[in-house]
Amino acid sequence: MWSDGGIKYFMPELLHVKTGDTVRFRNLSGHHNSESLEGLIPEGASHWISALDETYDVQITHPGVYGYICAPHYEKGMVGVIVADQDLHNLESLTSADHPKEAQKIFGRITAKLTK
Ligand SMILES: [Cu+2]
Repeated sequence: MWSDGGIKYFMPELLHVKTGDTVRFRNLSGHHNSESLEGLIPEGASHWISALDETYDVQITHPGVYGYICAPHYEKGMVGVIVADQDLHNLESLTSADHPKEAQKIFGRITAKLTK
């Protein structure tokens, strides 16, 4: 398989935090960003969008599930999930939204992890 050497996923793809925590996104390789997806974060939480390759801090303010993507690689399934306070009240939003196929697969895999 060919690779351009770029890592195209978030590590870890699923992160548990507490409200008040700050999550730092760092780019290790290639060109990426981090942005929350509309409708995939708890009500009242702020949307975020980082610049490409930027080290970016997100403050987690509300309990619940946060779905986010790398905009350039959303199609390739570069997505991730943060769960604050083990609160899964809006978990369904991850898989009920209309995602590109690869992204849907990753959100499905993470949802399965959280519900088993
Ligand atoms: Cu990316």
